[in-house]
Amino acid sequence: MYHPEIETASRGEMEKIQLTRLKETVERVYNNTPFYKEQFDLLGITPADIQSLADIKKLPFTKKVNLREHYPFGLFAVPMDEVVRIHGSSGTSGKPTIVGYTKNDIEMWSGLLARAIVAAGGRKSDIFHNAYGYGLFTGGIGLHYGAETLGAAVVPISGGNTERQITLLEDFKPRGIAGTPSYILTIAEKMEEMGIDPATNGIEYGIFGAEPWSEEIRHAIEDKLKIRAMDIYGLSEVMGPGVSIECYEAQNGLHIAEDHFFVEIIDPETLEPVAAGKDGELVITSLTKEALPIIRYRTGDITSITREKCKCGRTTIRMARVKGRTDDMLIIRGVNVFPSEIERELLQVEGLAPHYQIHLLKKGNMDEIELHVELTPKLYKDIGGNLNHPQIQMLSRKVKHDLKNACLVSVSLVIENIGSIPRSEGKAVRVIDRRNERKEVTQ
Ligand code: DLL
Repeated sequence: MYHPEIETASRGEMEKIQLTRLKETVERVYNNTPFYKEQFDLLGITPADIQSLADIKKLPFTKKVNLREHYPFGLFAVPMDEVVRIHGSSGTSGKPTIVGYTKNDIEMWSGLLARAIVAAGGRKSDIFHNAYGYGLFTGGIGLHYGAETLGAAVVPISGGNTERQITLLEDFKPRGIAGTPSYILTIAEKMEEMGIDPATNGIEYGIFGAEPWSEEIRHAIEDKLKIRAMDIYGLSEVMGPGVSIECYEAQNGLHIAEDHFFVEIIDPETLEPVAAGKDGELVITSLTKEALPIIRYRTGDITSITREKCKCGRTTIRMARVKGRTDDMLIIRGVNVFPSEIERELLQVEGLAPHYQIHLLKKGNMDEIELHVELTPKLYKDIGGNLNHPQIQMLSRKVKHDLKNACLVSVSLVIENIGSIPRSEGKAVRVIDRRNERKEVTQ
């Protein structure tokens, strides 16, 4: 472990650290961020009202829209003189959400990512291939600083230029790799196309996140590359990658860096806490950040937490793999379904490649799902390229049946030519909303 005294602290020790830091954070925002001072005044509270961790419930929530309304720097709690880095997240529409870091913030974040890389199986002596995008996005530079702080030799390749990535993987033989799960699959597929078996690359562990991914994608990556794949979670508003990570030993839930983040799980409708083990929206309060401390940030991410002990010996609470975002949930004819649930079913069907897109269409007044999938090259060869082959009819029936059974949705299936579903170089685009497309009028 990188910070063993923290990672194995008793509950009492951890809560003591959290309370001290929570009080400091509340003081900091009250005195330095006019937005929070206003919010506290509206609720009739002052920092003196926070005397226990349970008192966090008295504090206001923060949402993405608050960052947007104060674009770009309005929620910063320090003068620009103390800010040494700016990042942002692109979001789906409008201007990016901007976040800032002081020198101490960068040190804290880098230390946390060094901790995360070690938890995922990394060592100081590693060569670390970093295929997260470098830029405003927190993935590339975040992991870079973490690996460097650990003392590993980072290859700052960023996302894209897949053939060059493969040359470097072959020549440098890194022990660790990081990137979005969808991009790692793109690399593996390209290797296969080039006649290279991805399993011969010698990589031992991978750190994948920044987008929802299912156990089935994990299996696909682990099978193809013969590595162990760990899930890493984070978001720029709160820091970036490293809020939580799975350990190499158990790969079962992501250990939260509780000494820097206090987490709650709430019901997104009632805003009341939900019990351990139950799904709800993750809410995070930063405990140590200086430039952009954030109070009860509603992440929109759906997960659950467990306090059960992990076999790796860490005592920090763990969160389940993120199921999706509240705003990504599809409502099809009254049925709620997350794209990740569709993915889970799809990828269990033998003969389908781990590349898919969910198209949302409107037929009359009704929403419909059209699933665009690709066959594995093996199945394509077996059926001699004949998409009317009985095996394809069976596969199609199976997909429809499994999705109806597991997710209660009816879908139609479009089998695309191999390679025609766009391959991701960063975060994959899984859902294409075509419901507002204008119908072509044929005369
Ligand atoms: O994606 C930070 C990051 C970089 C995390 C590299 C992990 C690795 P944003 O661009 O601000 O930051 O996007 C944050 O991505 O609220 C989740 O919805 C989603 N997300 C991040 N990690 C995971 C994950 C980075 N492991 C948003 N599983 C978050 C599912 C994830 N979703």
